[in-house]
Amino acid sequence: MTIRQRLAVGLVLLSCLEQAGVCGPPRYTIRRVTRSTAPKIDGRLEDAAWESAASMGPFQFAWWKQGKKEQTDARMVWDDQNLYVAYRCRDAHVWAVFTKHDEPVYMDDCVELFTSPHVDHRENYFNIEMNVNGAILDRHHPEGPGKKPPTNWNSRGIRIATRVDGTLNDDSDVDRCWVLEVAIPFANFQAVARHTPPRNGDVWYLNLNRCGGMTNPQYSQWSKGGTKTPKFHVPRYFGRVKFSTRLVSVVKKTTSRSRRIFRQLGLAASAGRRVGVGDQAVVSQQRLRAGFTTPEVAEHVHRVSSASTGQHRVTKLPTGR
Ligand SMILES: [Ca+2]
Ligand SMILES: [Ca+2]
Ligand SMILES: [Ca+2]
Repeated sequence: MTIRQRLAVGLVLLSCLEQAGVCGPPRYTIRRVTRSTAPKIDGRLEDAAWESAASMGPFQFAWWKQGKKEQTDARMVWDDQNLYVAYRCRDAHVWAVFTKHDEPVYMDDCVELFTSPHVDHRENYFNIEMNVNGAILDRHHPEGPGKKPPTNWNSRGIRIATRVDGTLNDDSDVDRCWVLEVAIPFANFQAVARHTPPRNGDVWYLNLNRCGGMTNPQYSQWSKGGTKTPKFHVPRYFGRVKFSTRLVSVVKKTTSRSRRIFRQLGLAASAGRRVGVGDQAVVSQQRLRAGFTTPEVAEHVHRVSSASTGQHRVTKLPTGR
């Protein structure tokens, strides 16, 4: 076999491996949530959807030189209205001063979502950058990187909630992490995407980034950039996400929580207490909001109550959402 033939075989093999997801840009399948299991945008990631969604995997530090690599755990789910993203950012020094739209939030501790929502138009991309204060900088680049956007595109309806485990804007101590939870309406991508909401199997190019902060700022990304100097605006280095209409398996993965609720219900029932409306000691609104639907909780309460005393029945429960 000549060198040329060997090269050709190598390229074909590489292409096959990339298509199989063995090498090349990272891939992630975004599972769907229902109205009752969609995460609540409150800066807390205890939603059953987040616990059940797969992590996108460790972020890459393509341009690391020194300092601590602080990891990010990101997850995504979707429904007909929104793409939901959860970022949990390890961070010893959480810093954010900008609060207004389109301010340079990337100088603060910041997470970003870059996406080309039409697989045949990879250079036509959006960037949405969000800091710890929940401030947004957003742009649409229809003609690709390096070209000045023709209009100052503004996203609509994005909901963000953040939470800091530590002290904001005090780098004299050591913080633990910060969390950003966001719902991005698909309507924002309607002019470019093939379908909004996406259809089963639709693929978008997408990257998640992290940067900024006053102490130990680092650049990290879900899909590793290949440029010599830090550059996030390079769609050819974006990863691939695929939308699946398969539901996040919320109930299956919350069995330990389910067991905890059952135990409390059992205790209440065996103590001869009626389990019903307003019984916050037994099933708080918070637990309902953890992802169980009202019928699911009602069924569990009924089962435990009946098993324990045979006389306690549930007629109505507080609404979860
Ligand atoms: Ca939440
Ligand atoms: Ca920081
Ligand atoms: Ca601090």
